[in-house]
Amino acid sequence: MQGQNALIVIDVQNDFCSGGALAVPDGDGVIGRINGLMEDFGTVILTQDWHPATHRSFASQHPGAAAYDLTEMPYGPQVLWPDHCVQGTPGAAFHPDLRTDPAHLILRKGFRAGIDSYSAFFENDRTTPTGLEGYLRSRGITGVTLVGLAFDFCVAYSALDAARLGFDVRVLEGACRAIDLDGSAAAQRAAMQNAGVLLEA
Ligand code: VGL
Ligand code: ZN
Repeated sequence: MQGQNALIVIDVQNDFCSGGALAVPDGDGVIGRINGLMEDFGTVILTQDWHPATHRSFASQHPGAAAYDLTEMPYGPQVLWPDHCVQGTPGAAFHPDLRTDPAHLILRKGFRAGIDSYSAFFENDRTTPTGLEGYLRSRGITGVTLVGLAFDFCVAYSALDAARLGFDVRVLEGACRAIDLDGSAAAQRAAMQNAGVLLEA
C-alpha cells in the first residue's frame, strides 16, 4: 500500500508576516496558495513557533548582542532574533487569513527557554524530538509536503530532518518565503537538494 502524504504548514504566524516582529519579506504572500492546497491532503498539520518571553534565541536575552548576531549555545551556533512569537501574544497567533479549521494537528515548538527549535521534528540540538515523527508514522504517513515560513530556517530544517528520517519530502518553494540571512536561502536550497528533497515551484 502506498503511504499517505501530509501537508505541513510551517509558522504562518503574525510575527513572520508584514508588520510582525520578525517579518519575512512578503510572508503573507504564501497564504492564498496554502489555503488552496489544504483541500488536496488527507492530513494537514500546522506548526506554531511558541517561545517564552525569556527565550535564549532572543537577542534581548544576551547583553550587548544585536538581532541577527550569531552566538554559541551548548548545542552549537545560534542566530539571535528579535523577540518574536511569544506565547499567548498576538504575534504568535496564526495570520487571520490562514485557514486553520482543516488542520488535524497544531504542533508547537520552541517552548523551552534554553533551546531553539527550527525544525518541526527536532529541537536545535538535533536530538530532542517534538513527537511529530511518531505522529506521522502511526498514521501511516510516508511523505510530507512542506510550505510556509521561513524557507531558509524552519522549512529547511524541517525538510532536512524529514529526509534524514526517511520520509519522501517535497518543498513547494512558491508557497514559502525566505529571510535570506547572508545567503542562507541559496545555502539551504543546496542542502535540501543534496538530501534528496524535491523542490518544486
Ligand atoms: C523561524 C527564526 C526564528 C522560522 C522561527 O519560522 O523560520 N525563524 N524562529
Ligand atoms: Zn522562533
